Amino acid sequence: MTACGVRKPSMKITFCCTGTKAEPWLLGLHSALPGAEVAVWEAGAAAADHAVVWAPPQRFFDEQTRLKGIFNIGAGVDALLKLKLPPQATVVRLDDAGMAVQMAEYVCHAIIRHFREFDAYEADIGAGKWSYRKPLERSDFPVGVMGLGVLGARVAQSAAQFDFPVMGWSRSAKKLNGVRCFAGAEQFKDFLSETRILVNLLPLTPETRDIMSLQTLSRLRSGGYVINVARGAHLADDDLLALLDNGHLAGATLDVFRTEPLPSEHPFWQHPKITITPHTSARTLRDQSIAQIAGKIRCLEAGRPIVGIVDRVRGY
Ligand code: NDP
Ligand code: OXD
Repeated sequence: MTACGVRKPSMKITFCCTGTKAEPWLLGLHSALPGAEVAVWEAGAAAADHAVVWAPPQRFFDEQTRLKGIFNIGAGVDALLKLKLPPQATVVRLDDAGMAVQMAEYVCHAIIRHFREFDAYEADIGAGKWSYRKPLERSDFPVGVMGLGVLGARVAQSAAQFDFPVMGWSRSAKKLNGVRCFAGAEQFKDFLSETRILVNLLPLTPETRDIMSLQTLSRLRSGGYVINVARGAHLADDDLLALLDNGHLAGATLDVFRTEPLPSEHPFWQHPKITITPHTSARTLRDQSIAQIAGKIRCLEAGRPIVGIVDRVRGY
């Protein structure tokens, strides 16, 4: 009610997340924002105040022109920014919401599996062989993390906890405990040439598309290893295969692909030096995401600042 007794129209939230079961999200958003009307978007629906989205169709934004906030239920907004969005809307990405710890465990697992040669031990054990390998030097396996944002910073610091030499590269200069930080295009070559295990946690933007190519991956130290957990279009697939096949790279762990699901005929499926997972390194956790989004909707409505706003020009 307003002071003069007129019923205040309730806030409307529309939900349009392709491939996501809507019911639990609607219930969660409803209980986090009592009084708000929360509904799955249907063509022709009334204008909403805020949208919770993942891979919505262009038609959604063509109709929902009065949105104040667009909340992406992922950290990456590359697909969203390809659409024509209402200019006044604030675009907000998930800011950790439980993804950073998952990313750290996934990447550290991949690094350690490679460094401790667990695949080779597994093969030996499978062949009934009780064998030892000479311990490798951690200092020979410097880890370089591209992207030192919410996820990359956590991953870099987690790898440093295992005493690997860790470097990070970002657009703007950073200071992170235990991580040697490089920044900008001018320091990229130095960053690459000191790196042996390359981890990609960049957003996909016109500047970063195809960033892992023959030219850049050739700069890695010999016996390099690639861990791509950001987007498939960061990596030139054929260049990776060529460098694995000529022995410059020792292997790769890939969670993301140019086409997902990865087509059954793609050579990555069968390659002996490549481990693939189905875009699962850091999953969106519903309860934490709902709490974060609801909190931010309350802030936007109250005119308070929030973190995680996407800069549409920068592309992340
Ligand atoms: P952030 O926006 O927090 O961080 C992005 C980082 O990349 C920043 O450090 C930024 O630099 C840096 N960066 C951007 N452009 C450049 C450039 N041109 N040169 C050098 N550095 C650059 O993103 P998050 O950490 O939250 O997420 C990263 C990506 O991870 C997402 O965009 C998404 O694609 C992917 N992802 C994948 C998931 C999966 O399951 N596989 C799950 C979640 C996310 P600066 O700090 O200077 O701005
Ligand atoms: C994300 C993702 O961007 O799941 O959050 O890839």
